[in-house]
Amino acid sequence: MSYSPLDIAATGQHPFTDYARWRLRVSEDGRHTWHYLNTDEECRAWPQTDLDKYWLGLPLNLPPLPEPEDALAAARNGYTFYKRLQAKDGHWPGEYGGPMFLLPGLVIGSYVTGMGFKMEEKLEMIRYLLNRTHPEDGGWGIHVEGHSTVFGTALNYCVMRILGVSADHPALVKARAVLHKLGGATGVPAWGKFWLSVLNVYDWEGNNPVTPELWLLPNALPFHPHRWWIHTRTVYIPMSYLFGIRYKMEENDLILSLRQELYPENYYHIDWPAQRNNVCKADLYAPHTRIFDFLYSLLGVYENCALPPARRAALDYCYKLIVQEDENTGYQTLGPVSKMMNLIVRAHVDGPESDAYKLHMEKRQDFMWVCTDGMMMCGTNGSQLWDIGFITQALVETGLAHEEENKESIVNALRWLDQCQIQQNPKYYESSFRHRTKGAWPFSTKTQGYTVSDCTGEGLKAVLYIQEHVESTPKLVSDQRIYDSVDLLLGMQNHDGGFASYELIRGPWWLEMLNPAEVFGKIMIEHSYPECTTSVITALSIFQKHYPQYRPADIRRVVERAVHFLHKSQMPEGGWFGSWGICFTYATQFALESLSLVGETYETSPYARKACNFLISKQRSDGGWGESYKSCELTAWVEHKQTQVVQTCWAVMALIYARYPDPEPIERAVRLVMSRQKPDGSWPQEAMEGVFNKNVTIAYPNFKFSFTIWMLGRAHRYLAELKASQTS
Ligand code: LAN
Repeated sequence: MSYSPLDIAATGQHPFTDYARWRLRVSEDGRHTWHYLNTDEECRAWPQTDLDKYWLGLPLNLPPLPEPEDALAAARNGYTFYKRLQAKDGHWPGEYGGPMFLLPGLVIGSYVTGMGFKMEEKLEMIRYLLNRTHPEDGGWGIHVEGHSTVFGTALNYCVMRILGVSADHPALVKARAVLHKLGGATGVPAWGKFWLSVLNVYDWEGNNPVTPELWLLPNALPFHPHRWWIHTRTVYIPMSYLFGIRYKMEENDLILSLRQELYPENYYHIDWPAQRNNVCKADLYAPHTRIFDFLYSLLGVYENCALPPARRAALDYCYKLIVQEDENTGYQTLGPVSKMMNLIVRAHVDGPESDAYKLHMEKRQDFMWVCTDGMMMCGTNGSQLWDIGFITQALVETGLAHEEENKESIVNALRWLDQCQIQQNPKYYESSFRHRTKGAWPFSTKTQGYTVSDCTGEGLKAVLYIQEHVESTPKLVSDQRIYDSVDLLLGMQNHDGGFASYELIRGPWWLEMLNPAEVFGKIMIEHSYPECTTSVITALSIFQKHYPQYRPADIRRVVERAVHFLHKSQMPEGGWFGSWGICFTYATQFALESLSLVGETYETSPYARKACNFLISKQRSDGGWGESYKSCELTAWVEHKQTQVVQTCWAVMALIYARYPDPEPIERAVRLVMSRQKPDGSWPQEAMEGVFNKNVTIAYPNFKFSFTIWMLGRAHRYLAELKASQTS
């Protein structure tokens, strides 16, 4: 059964909320918050825009555009539509859903700290979870497209109950059956054990130790937590604090009842220490290594004799790091998981009257997004910079940026990019082990404020494209600020020549053998990624064209080493493995863009040729490409059931970068992408586009505009060039 606002409107009933009353507010630096208007008067004063309607799934009722005669006209129609979704401040908001373990953090964290939700938010969260149950069995997975797991089902079950859904509701009866069939909540993976313990429906004794004292070890040790991947350590800090004090909510009727509902066996008879390494098979992605289990047993012994002064010092240190993180990020923190854990720590230590409590409460809103199916918790506070980076480059490269009717839109985009660049290092910089931020662009907003290598690369490219190529745009980002960003990028190359996500690789490779999360792969240290590497070196090369005098030798050296990294990381079949998008299609597009920089194309380079042949071998009879997220899990190409428009665009972009000589596959792909375009210029949403930690998909719904427009415009020009060269 699907619960859609349209059905509700059609039947005249409003068991959930009236979607005509939701509005997206875009404030400050691209901050997104959804608001529900209770009166008709408020609605008249703040009318719903196309932007609101689009993301809510309400009809825009647009007239059909002229049928496109060629690929460029299709791109133009695409942008005629997409321009309507540009916010007044110049960026393109969007939903950022996919993971199914984030709403539990929001709801459990709020519940245990006494932070409420508005009724309409509660209703829409319930509707979201009802819509996201697995179509076959009624459980929840780790992400929206995944199979049911204990992690997804146990946690979201608790969410539904906290939000007020009765245990007898048919959806919960079904979910409980799935959970019990999977063995019950005892086999929930580590992060699930943590949330359930905080809620007081799992005994802390059933958790492997999350020892805060690790933070007191000398920084020089190769396994010190400051060397871990930034998301892992930022989650670990509040997690170790809450573990260290065995934080748990006071018992109440709901908690007593959940203890019965979540387990097929008697809660009070469970052998908790025996559950520490009990992880349901359906959940397990990255099993512990033997050495790790051994270390855990040592830490377990330590837990029994931990010295109170050491524990106190460790907790104080973690608390200090938490405060610094909160203040560095405007109480948003790096991501949604640490956000809710920091919030609990601050509520516990600082109390409900404190500013920290209030600011944390308010900033929960930045992650809460109303989509067609209800209200979700997003993967970050948005993907603002990432989305604006691609569409602006697409507009410049296709020539659409030069068309008179798009001028205002592109100048607004530049204004947004200008305000988004981070111009200082964080307030707490060395003391909170941060990488420098001066000159960087973040993934979402300036307030969140974290350097990401490829976001800086794409942000820099977008600025250069607009400032250097679009006539009569103001030069908002000064040379000095551009140099800051180049300096930052030049300092982010790893020893292997590649670029990682937020920082340099800080820890040794073997730290991956100590991954505690069980459901995520490759999360202990940074790694070099072909995608990040490409964004950085393309940005540097484009910069060099416009500023040939600035550090040319450094740039040349960095690009050479990066190309070498790309050569080395090509898979034997010819593609590159993608870690942040699905999967080989995504990364191969980036890698071929890099190779094209140094003149490596189909005709001139065995790497590029092999990659093109690989992609061509995956083209389907309908002209498109379709790769499943399973490729990321299995590190091997897995076909998707349906052809995917966005992946088709990536594959064609890759072929164009490599100057693939045969026009036929490109023409067929263009036809496929055009055939999927709706008369109003938009494309329907298809499968998830993104992924992280190998095992979780995440949506980039704006890609279906940026990459289609980009590919169609470029293909139009490339095909014309090919024809011209064949006839001459
Ligand atoms: C993201 C989103 C963007 C992504 C790219 C810029 C695409 C990438 O090239 C570099 C890594 C980065 C910044 C990235 C890292 C991990 C994130 C933040 C996410 C996939 C979005 C959500 C995810 C985060 C870890 C989710 C919370 C879950 C935890 C395991 C802490």
